[in-house]
Amino acid sequence: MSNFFLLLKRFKPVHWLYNMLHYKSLLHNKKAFEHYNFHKPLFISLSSKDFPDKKSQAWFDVGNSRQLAPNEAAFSHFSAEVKEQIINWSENGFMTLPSFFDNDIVDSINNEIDRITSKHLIRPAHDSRLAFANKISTVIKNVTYTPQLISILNFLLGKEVVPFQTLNFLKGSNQRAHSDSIHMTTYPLGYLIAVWIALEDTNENNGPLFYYPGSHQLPYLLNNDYNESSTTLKLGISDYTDYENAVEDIIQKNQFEKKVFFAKKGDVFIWHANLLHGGSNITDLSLTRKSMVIHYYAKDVIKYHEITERPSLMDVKNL
Ligand SMILES: O=C(O)CCC(=O)C(=O)O
Repeated sequence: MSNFFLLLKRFKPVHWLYNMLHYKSLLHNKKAFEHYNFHKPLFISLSSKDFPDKKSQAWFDVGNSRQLAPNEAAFSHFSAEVKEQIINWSENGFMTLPSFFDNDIVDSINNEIDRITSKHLIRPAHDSRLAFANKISTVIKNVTYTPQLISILNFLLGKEVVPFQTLNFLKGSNQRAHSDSIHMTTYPLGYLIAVWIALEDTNENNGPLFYYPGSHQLPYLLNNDYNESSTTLKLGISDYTDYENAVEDIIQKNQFEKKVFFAKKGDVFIWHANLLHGGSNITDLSLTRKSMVIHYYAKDVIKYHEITERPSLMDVKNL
């Protein structure tokens, strides 16, 4: 993107105009604005500065899944392996579901991505990342609504979830540690959840996913914590590298143990809104690392992007 466009994107009125042109895709926030007494137009910029508290209100953050989960009737429907991981959710902030998707489903996703890339239906970002394939592929959209997955996510958040986006990676992401809550943010906090699907095996050379167990319990790192210069009309001057450096400092101070998820095709990894994670360095650049992330929001909360202070644009039916 040219410097001119990057500069333009820092001016909030440009976002307002764009949002007004996509007004229908902001209606998902209408009820939540009313519910949380947030009296601003739907198209206007919003950030954590607009909200009274900076703590998650998700039930497994406020209380402990170990005590809360077994009291719920819905808990009895999960397998023993899933139950065990739900119980540990408050402590760990992640869950793994080995062999969750069978080869046929994974192959159908890979075929769709081959079709989308060969026809150039989505322009890859950062070379090898395709966003929002769920909007143009029924196969991929259907995967985001897999009933057994949705029932786990609904239970973990204590609210009904709705897919916001898919991200398909052809290669490892090489992304430094971050929390998704800086990118996709909710009010109240804690109502985003991510699902990572291995579309092929990962290993030490193709940039496997890494994460820091327990790091979701840290205070949420939000704009004001590293980027204080945002005004009514302009975004702050710090850039994403400043955010990543701040995260790295926090990891070092807290001495979190880094874990790597070596996945087999079809495995699933679910992470909490605030779990620090990223993609390991790719040591063999010839290797692919096909994977798909699905980010879900709880349906009835305010959904926005802290980093750019934009409300999320999404078409949600039946709100
Ligand atoms: O798949 C990866 O390497 C990281 C993905 C990620 O960090 C994300 O989608 O938030």
